[in-house]
Amino acid sequence: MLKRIVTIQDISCFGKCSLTVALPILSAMGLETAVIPTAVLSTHTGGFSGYTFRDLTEDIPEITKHWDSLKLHFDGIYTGYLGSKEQVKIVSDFFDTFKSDDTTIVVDPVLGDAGKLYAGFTPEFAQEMKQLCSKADVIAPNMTEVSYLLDVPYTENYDEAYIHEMLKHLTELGCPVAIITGVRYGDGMHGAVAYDSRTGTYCSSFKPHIEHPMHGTGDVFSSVLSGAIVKGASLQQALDIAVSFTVRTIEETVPEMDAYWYGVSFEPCLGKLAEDAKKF
Ligand code: PXL
Repeated sequence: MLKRIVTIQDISCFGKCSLTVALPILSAMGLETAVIPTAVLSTHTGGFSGYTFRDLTEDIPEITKHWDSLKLHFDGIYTGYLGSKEQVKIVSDFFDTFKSDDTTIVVDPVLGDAGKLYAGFTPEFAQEMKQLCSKADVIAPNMTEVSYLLDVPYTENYDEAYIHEMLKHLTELGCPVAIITGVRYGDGMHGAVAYDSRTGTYCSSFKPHIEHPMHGTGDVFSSVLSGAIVKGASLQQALDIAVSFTVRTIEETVPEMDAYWYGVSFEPCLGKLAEDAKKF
């Protein structure tokens, strides 16, 4: 039986992020992937102007009701970019309906990057996201999101002890496992660090830093991470495959950066991902 995951996030019709990244990645990894689009945007909000935004919040309870009547079961639920406080609450209700003993919930609390909230997000929205994190099994914020989730100042100067402390505080929000993405200790490496509060253990995965910021890499990372965890990978294996795939997509994009400023060329890397994911 294929594992079944549902991913809940927007569709940015052009720009390669959220659902247009999550769906192909999760399918390539061999998961049956259902989607709930939370909004339809003509493009993502990072670098484009004049984009359209159609909010689909009121469809979500209807979809939930229908799926509940079908008695659908999900091995995984993975949420990304959500468009409003109300939507976060509705997604939280979705968790209550579909979480069973063997369902793993991964929340990527998408709020911002490089110390700033994404366009349209407010600190109050970030507060609501805390509630959603409390219901997750795994959360995967970047350092900007850590600062909003924990009400600490954003910093790019930190050491391992600081990251470990933040990870502990993140699990105190109520989720057993926390992962911080985009971690750089100033040694030329870039990666992710995880803490499992049930065992009190940390693990991490790092690769040499590539000096080109690219849009959508967080969604690429979280999609692979979610797929691996739901397929039964250990936390270390999930970090390793998510970090190496993300780096591969960045390497693939670097030679054509000017053309692909809006999102990474993950497509040529899907074949190897499909092979690698077979081991879980
Ligand atoms: O990659 C996160 C993301 C998802 N969805 C939309 C976005 C962004 C980041 O900018 O704008 C619509």
